[in-house]
Amino acid sequence: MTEEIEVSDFVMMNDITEQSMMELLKKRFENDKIYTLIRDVVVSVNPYKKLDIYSEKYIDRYRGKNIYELPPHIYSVADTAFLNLRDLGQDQCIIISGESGAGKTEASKLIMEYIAAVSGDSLEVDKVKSKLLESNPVLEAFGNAKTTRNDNSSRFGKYMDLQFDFLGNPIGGMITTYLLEKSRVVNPAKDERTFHIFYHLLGGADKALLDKLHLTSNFTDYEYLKKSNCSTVPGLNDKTQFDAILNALDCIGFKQDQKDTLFKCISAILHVGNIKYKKNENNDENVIIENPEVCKTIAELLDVKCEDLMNALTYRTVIDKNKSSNQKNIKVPLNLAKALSCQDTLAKTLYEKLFSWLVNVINENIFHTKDDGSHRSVIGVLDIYGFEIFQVNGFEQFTINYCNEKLQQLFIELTLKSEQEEYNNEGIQWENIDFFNNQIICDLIESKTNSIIALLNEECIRPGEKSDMTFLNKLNSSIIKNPHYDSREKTRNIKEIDINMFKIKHYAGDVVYTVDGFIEKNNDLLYNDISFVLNSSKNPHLPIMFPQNLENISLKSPETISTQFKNSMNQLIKNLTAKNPHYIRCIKPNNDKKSGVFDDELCLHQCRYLGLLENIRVRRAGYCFRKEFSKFVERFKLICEDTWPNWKGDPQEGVRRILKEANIQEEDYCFGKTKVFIKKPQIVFQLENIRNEQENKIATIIRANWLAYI
Ligand code: AOV
Ligand code: MG
Repeated sequence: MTEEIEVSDFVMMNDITEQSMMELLKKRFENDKIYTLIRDVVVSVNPYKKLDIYSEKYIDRYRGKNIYELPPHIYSVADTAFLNLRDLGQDQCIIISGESGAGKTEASKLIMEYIAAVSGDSLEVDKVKSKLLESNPVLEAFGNAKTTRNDNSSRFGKYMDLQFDFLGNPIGGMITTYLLEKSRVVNPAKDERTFHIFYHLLGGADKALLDKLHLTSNFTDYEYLKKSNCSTVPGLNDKTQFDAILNALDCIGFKQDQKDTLFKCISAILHVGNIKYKKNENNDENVIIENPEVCKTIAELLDVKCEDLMNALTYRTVIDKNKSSNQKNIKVPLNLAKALSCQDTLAKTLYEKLFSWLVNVINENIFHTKDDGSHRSVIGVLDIYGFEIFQVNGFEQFTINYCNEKLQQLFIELTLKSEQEEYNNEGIQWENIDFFNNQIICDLIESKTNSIIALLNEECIRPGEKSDMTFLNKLNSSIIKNPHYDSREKTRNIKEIDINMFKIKHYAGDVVYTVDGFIEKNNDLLYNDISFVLNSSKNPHLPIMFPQNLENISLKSPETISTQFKNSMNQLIKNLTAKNPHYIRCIKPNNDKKSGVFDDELCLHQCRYLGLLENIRVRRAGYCFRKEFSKFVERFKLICEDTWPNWKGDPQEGVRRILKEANIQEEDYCFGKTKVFIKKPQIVFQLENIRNEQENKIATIIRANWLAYI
């Protein structure tokens, strides 16, 4: 059957089937209604064109309105979160998910803009708001890049806390980032770009700045940029962007030397890519730098000694362990392969550390630390890199897709699993709705033992010869039976999986990963010599990026990248679970970044793996509101004479009297063991409205009495 496009909440559809869900979604999309609700979850389909629904007029319209009063909009989510925070003082979080290019980053910016527009507006607060908003273009310039899936793809995960005071005025913020895809700096794939900032700088800086940085505006002068054969992005003007970044940096509060450091490091990285090695005729095991003048430029930009830098790029210092009582350093020459890897590692690590430093400087400028008691609560906005499948998928895609599994798990936990468990625990009649629980895939990836991460770590610390292939062998011997794992060893003659690959059947689709680089990327070793050189820089910001930590030279192995990532993911989940969650589920309508095209199969696939139908079913059968009896009485006691000002009797009886007084029909609510459940959101508004009216009445009486008194 065909649904009317005016049905704006899937839960209200006449029949809840996959077909009617898809028909409704498509019809609405074709009429530029890109948002549809599942109760309070917003489903958003990327329109790939500018819609006139984000103007000031719209912001005003959604302000203070209930989510069901107006057509679905991302502003409603922002508004609900903001009002919950301001009026109830609860920490909120907004979790935006969907695959690469589905519209998460755009959604996160709309949310921030909306909150900025509706919250306080003193001069002081406005300054804070601008800083918070201006952090977006800066982070995007340094952390986003053009990929084949998205012209502005986030290559890092971002969680941002917006801090508010008692009155709901924004007073600061704090950004946490997750694993930047730094390999892109040295190895952007064909038709992709490395991070935007490189092109913004070359295409946007004036001659004086370029000269100071020893740069030309010609992209092909730089090996790292030349590789991917792609330097421009349709619709993106690098010059305009660069000007915007300069403005944003000023607005946030970057000092001149900090800005200089940013651009000098970016320039240094480009020059690092241009270093050329040649074999030493006299010694096979040693290389010579063919163009030392490039090193001179890099040394100047980074304010280090050129000789030290060249040494670090061609030699490695090892500690002679045999004479530990009297440790001796030995200089071992690097062969060509090692030197090339050292060169790329320098570029990648410098970029990674620069990015973290940049985030720190932003945080120093926006974080509200004043211990004046004004800080009250936060709204966290999560915008991560979406699930992705490329032609070649490596360690980076593995971590990105793992991150998406974790978020899907959180969604299941909060909206499908715990919801149904609660009905059962409360003794409410409930017919269980089945859903695919991706816990099994999370376990395959991250369990303490016998998971991909555990086995990768084991292989990384195992003494003896090891390689990406020995890691793959280990996977094959340990987890081959897992139904979500596949490899050539498991399914012979399978063409798509080569002998150096394995496949994970993710919740969002099958991805074949190439193991090349897994061991090295997981270990992420920076030759100590490089780290020493950068630490010795006269530029005071570099030693901050490269602290000389004793662990570096100790024999203890540092935490691997996958372990760090796993820990940060679990920390993130813990943090989100502690807040009141709001969900935005983004859908990508087609793979060609085209407006007006709704690829049925692609959309159905996403709706399926996002578990939308199950979500609709649970919400439809379930209750939109629940509260412990005593808390309910506390909130609504104003409504009924019996319960006002204090109800001393049985809390459940108090609830009954309040509902009776408010004329709520018995079929509209239901009592569990400890909580009252209300089915329709309209009933909750009705209660809130009566409560408000009562509150106003009482306030008027008090005022009148007071006036009479004085
Ligand atoms: P993503 O964040 O989900 O992908 P983006 O938010 O960057 O995706 O969206 C991709 C592109 O789609 C944007 O650059 C816009 O051109 C367009 N777009 C998205 N949302 C809207 C909207 N509401 N109105 C108009 N155009 C939109 V990734 O970061 O790759 O996972 O990792
Ligand atoms: Mg993004």
